[in-house]
Amino acid sequence: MKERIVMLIDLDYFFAQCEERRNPSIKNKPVVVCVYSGRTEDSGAVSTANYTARRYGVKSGIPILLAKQKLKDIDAVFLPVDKEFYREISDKIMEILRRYADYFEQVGIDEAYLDVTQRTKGNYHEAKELATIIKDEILTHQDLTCSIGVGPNKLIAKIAADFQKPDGLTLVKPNEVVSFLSNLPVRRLVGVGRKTDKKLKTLEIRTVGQLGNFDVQKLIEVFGKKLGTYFHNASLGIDEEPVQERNEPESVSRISTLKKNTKDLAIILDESYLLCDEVYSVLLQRGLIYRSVSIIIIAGNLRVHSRSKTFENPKSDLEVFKKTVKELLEKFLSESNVEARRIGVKVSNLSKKEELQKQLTSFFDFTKK
Ligand code: TTP
Ligand code: MG
Repeated sequence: MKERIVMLIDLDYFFAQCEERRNPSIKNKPVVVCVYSGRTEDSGAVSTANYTARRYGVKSGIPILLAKQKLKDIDAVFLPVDKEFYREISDKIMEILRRYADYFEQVGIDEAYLDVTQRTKGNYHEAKELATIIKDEILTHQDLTCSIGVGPNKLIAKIAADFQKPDGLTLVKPNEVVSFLSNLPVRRLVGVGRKTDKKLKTLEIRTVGQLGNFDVQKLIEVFGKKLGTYFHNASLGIDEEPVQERNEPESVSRISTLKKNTKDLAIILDESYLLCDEVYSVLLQRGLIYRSVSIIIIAGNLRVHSRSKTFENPKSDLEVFKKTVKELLEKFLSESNVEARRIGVKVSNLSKKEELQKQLTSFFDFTKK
């Protein structure tokens, strides 16, 4: 593959920054965005926090109660997540970013990869100018800051974006890759979680440089062929993953005709559950999770009725899918007098389950070629 220039743009403390934008008066205070579980007043976890709150040790994932302890006697702001609001802002920013890319790939609500090889003619000086223009445009038009990493591939761009935050811009040219990586802790590599980190420590591997110098055969013995090879290549900054638009389906659905027209919940449910199983197996195959569940009822007179439910956060299990279908059907049948002729189930608002899994799998597909 010829040399590329790839950028990763990651919006800074995204949910909390959206809240600051909505209400600038909280800007200088610690801002903590929370997912309240609703069990007791303060049960739940921190979704994210602004950098002022992070100075007190508040970060994504910790219990809200713990965050409150850390910010005891401090004038801090605790807010519930408002995903719809963040999604709206995210959509607008992604539209801006897309315009600056030869190839564009959104990877989460606040992150996107841009392949800018052609428009920068492979020149890092131009890439830096482009990154500055992008930062300015997001700030001017959407009032948000972001951090950008620029490098020869996605792996390096991602680590570079994390290197300096918030409002950072880090360029790593091809001849700087090895020295840039060498002193970083292995945790910085995508795919190295707490467990792997521990395992690597027992092998005396703490930095990416040490990982790169470690015998690849031994890595394979410990982690298996896939992961061992991936770690070895990653530690040398090798990554051939293309930046590519996600072509996830809008929705997955199945529909079937009942043996006879009926409004009997039990009969309709039996059939619906079979359809749920089929839809779910497609989701599993493609590694997708869903936020919306719908039922479709085609009446004897061929009129089409549908009902949906959308969750705030993506769901991955079959039980929730079936339970939602049941609730929707129960409600529909109790409220209407329709005899069903055909019945369908659908999931939509789909997203990828595991970013890493995909990266790893396609990486190994590539190495096999
Ligand atoms: P991140 O980009 O990981 O975090 P961030 O944008 O808050 O902070 P940073 O400046 O370090 O980029 O995640 C994007 C959003 O996703 C974040 O604003 C809130 C949400 N999120 C969670 O809800 N739970 C989590 O554990 C994480 C990591 C993020
Ligand atoms: Mg972010």
